[in-house]
Amino acid sequence: MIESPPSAPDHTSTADPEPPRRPVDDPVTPPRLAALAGLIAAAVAVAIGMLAASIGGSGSPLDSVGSEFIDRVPPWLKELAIRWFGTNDKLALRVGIVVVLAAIAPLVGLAANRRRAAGPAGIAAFGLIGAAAALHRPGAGWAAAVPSLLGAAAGIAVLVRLVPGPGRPVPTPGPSLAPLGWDRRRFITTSGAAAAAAVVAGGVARRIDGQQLDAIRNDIPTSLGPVEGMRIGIPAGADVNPATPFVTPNGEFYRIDTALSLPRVRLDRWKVGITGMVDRPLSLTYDDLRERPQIERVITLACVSNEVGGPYISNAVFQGVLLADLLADAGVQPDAEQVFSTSVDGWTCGFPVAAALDGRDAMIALGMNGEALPLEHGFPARLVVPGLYGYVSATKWLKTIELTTWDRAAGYWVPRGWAREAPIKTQSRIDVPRSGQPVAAGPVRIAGVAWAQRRGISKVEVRIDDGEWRPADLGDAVSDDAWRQWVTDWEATPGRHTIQVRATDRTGTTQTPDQAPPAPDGATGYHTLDVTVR
Ligand SMILES: Nc1nc2c(c(=O)[nH]1)N[C@H]1C(S)=C(S)[C@@H](COP(=O)(O)O)O[C@H]1N2
Ligand SMILES: [Mo]
Repeated sequence: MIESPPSAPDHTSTADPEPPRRPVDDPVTPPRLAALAGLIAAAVAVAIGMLAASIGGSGSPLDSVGSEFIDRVPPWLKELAIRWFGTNDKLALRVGIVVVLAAIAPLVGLAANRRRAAGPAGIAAFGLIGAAAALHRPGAGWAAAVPSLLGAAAGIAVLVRLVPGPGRPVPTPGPSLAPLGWDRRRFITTSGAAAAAAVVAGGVARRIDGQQLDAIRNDIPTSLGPVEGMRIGIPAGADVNPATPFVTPNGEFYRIDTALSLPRVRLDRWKVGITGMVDRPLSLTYDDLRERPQIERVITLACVSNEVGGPYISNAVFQGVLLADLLADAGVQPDAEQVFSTSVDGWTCGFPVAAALDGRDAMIALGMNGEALPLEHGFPARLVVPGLYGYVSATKWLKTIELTTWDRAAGYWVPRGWAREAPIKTQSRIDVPRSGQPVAAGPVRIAGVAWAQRRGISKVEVRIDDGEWRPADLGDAVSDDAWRQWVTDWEATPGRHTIQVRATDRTGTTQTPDQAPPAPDGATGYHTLDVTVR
C-alpha cells in the first residue's frame, strides 16, 4: 500500500480526522528512507568496528575481510587485478568492498521494513563475516572478533530505531505529529546523528591507526650495527642510466605483498625462530641479530609478476646477518630440503637449502640503504636471497625459518599456480626513451637496466627495427647479484621505429627471445619499444 502524505486532502471526510489506522504489516518507513537507513546503519557498523579495532590495535574488520579475500581469490582474478590496477590493487579491493557493502546495505534497510527481524539479521550476518575473517587472520585471538561484533551491534541499534519495521505498536500520535505512525522528524534527527557519529568514529579510528603506525616508525632504530670489512661504495660509473638510479631510494623501491595493513611488530616482543630439521633450534631477538657479524651487499630484488619491461624490480644495499652463519649454529640436518619461512602476517615461502649454503649472500636483512628496514619493506627483519624471485625467498616481517622437506610445506604462492623453485631469469629493460614519448630526429640516447642475479651481466645489445644487434656501453659492474645499467646512442630518423634490447650473462647465455607471461616462473622475451620520431 502506498502511503498518502499527511497533508493530502481527504475528500471523503470533513469530520475531525482520526489518525488513520496502520494495517499491522504495513511498512512504516518510506522505502527510499528505509534504504538510506540501511546505508547509515552499515556506515555506523563499519565505523564502530574500525574504531574498536584501532583502539585494540588490530586491523579493521574491512581489512580482515579484504585479507581473507586476497588469500582466497583464484589466481586469474588476482592477475587481472594486478593487470588493471597495478600496485593500486589494494586500494581497488578496499573500494570494491565498500561498493559491495553500499549496494547491499540499502536492501537490508528495505528488508527491515517488511520483516522486523530482517534488518538485525542482515547486519548481524555481516558482523559475523567480519568476525570470522578477523578470527582467521594469523595470530588472532578470540578478541579479534570483538570489533566486528561491536560494530554490528551499533549498526543494529541504529537500524532498529530508524526502521522499526511492521507490526510494532505505534504510540498513538497526536494529529499534528505522524498520523501514519512514522515520524519524519525523528528519522531525520536520528539518521543525521548516526551519520555524523559514523563519520566521527571513522575519523578517530584513522587517527588512532596513524598514531600507532607513527609510534612504530618512531621506534625503528636510527642506526645499524657495524658491518664486516669495508662499507660498500657505489662507483659513479655504475650510474649511466639517466632514468633509473643504480641504487633505488627506499621510498621508490617497488613494493609487493599481500598485507592490506602493515604488520605492527612490537620490537620488544619480536623474535625470529630457526626451527624444524636442525640440531639446535635458535630464537633470536632484534638485538641478538644486531650483535652478530653483519654483511653489506648490493642486491637487486625482482618480482616474478613483473612483465617484460615492467617496474617490479629494484636495487638496494642490504645489511644483515648471513643465513649460512645462523644455519651453521643451528646445525641443519642432512635430509632437510627446504628453507621455509613465515611472516608475522602469515605469509610463507620456501627455497632450496642449497641456496642458503652454496656461498651466495642469503641473509636476514635488518638494513636497507644505510637505514633500518622501512616498515613497508619488512621491519624488523626480512630474508633476502640473491638470485631468487621474491615470492620464493624474500619474506618481510620475518617470524620463523623452518628447515623442512618439500613435501611437508608449500609457500603461499605455490598452490596458487606458481613454480616451486624460481631462480631469476636474465632480463633487460629500456627506460629511455619512455614508451609513447615523442622523439626528435637526430642523436637519441637509449638507456636501461639489465640483470642476471648470481651470474652477472657481460653484454647488452640494442637493435633498431630489423638492423644489427649493437653492443651498448655498460655501467660499472658492482656485484653479480645487482643489475647493471647500460646506455647507447642512436641517430634517429623520422618515422616509426622499434627498439629492442637483449642481455647476455657471464656464463655466455643470452636471454631467450621467446615470449612467456610471468606465470608460473617469470616472464621472458625481449623488451620492445615502438617510438615515433619526428
Ligand atoms: N610477509 C610478506 N613478505 C613478502 C611478500 C608478502 O606478500 N608478504 N611478498 C614477496 C614478494 S612476491 C616480493 S616480490 C617481495 C617484494 O619485496 P619488496 O616489497 O620489499 O620490494 O617480497 C616478498 N615478501
Ligand atoms: Mo613478487
